Amino acid sequence: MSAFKPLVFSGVQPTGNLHLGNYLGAIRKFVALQDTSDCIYCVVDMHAITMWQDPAELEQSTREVTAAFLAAGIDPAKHIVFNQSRVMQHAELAWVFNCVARMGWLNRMTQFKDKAGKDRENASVGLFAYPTLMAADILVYRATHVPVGDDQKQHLELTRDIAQKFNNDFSSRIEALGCGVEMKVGEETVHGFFPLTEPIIEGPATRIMSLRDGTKKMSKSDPSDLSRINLTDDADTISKKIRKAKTDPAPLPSEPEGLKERPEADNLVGIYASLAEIAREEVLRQFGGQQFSVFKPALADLAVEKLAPIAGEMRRISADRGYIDGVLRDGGMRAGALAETTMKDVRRIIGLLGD
Ligand code: AQP
Repeated sequence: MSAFKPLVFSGVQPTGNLHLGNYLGAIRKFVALQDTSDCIYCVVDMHAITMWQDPAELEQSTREVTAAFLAAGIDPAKHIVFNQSRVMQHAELAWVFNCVARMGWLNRMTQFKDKAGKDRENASVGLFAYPTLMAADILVYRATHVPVGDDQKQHLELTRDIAQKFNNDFSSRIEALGCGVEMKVGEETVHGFFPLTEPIIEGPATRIMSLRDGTKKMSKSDPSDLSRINLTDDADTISKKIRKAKTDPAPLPSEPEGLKERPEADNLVGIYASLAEIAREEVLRQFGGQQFSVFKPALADLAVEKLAPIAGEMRRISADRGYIDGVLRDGGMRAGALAETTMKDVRRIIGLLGD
C-alpha cells in the first residue's frame, strides 16, 4: 500500500437528549462528508456504559441516535451505520491500546477530570480508559479523518500519539510483514500501520454553549432542559427555549470583537451563523445594533426551519423499530468484516497467535 485510503469515522454516544451541539458540531458534518468520502458512523454504546445507564433506556437511546443519523440525511446503504458493541474488534483493539498508551497520557485527559469530578476514586475504570477505546474505534478502520466537536480535540491528539507509538514500537515487524503504509510526518516520510488521523473541527459552531450559561458546553447531561435544544423538540419548545436563553442587556455589536466578554451573545450569534451557514461577520452585518428582542425571534424562526423537519423525520423513522434494527445489523456486519481485516494484521504484528 502506498497511501491510506481516505476514510471518515465518527461516533455519538446514546446517552439521551441529542441536542443542537451534537447536530451542528458533529451530525451535520457527517452528512456533508458523505458526498466526498467513504464514511462509517457509529452509535458508541460501549462508551455510554462508562457511566451508569439504565439498560432499557440505553436500547431506546441507541435506536434514537440511529434515527437521528438517518433523519439528518445519512445514507446507510452507501455508508456504514452501526452500534459499536456489535463489532467486538473495537474492544479487542482497545485492550491492545491500553497496553500501548501510558498512564501519564490518560492522566492528562480533561474530559475524565470533568466527568469524574471530585469523586475520582469512584469513577469506572472504563471512564478512565475511554480515550483508548475511542482510538480503537477510529483505528480499527484505519480511518484518516474524524469530524467532531471541539471538546474531542484532546482525545484525537491522543489517538495520534497511540498510532505513532504503535507504529514505532512495532516498526521492524510491520516492515517485515509488509503491512505498512508510507505517510508524511512533518517533513519526514515514515512507514506505519496506523494513520495519524486528522480531526475535522471547523466552522462557527465547534462548541455550542448552554443557553443558560454561556461558559458551559451545551450537554446531554445538563439537568436543565432549558440549557439545550433537543433534536426532538417541537417548534414551540424551540422558540420558548430561545426566548428564555440568557443574554445581556446591550444590543448586538457590528463586529465580532464586540462579542468578547459576552459569552451568551457570542453563542447565539455562533448558532445563527452555523444554522444559516454564513460567517459570524455576516450575522452581525444583519443584526448589529439590534436588541435581542429582534434577534431572538429571527434565530427561533431559523432554528425551527432547520430542525423541525429533522424532528419530524426522527419520529417517523423511530416508529419503525424493525427498520432501525435492520440498519444496525447490516452496518455491523459490514463494519465487522473491515475491522477483522485490520485485527488479523494487528495480531500478527504483535505476535498474538491466531489461525
Ligand atoms: N456543545 C457541543 N458543541 C459542539 N459539538 C458538541 N458535541 C457534543 N457537545 C457539543 C459533539 O457531538 C459529538 C457526539 O458527542 P457525544 O455524545 O459522543 O459525547 P459528549 O461530548 O459527551 O456529549 P454531551 O452532549 O456533552 O454529553 P455529556 O452530557 O454526557 O457530556 C462529538 O463529536 C462531540 O464533540
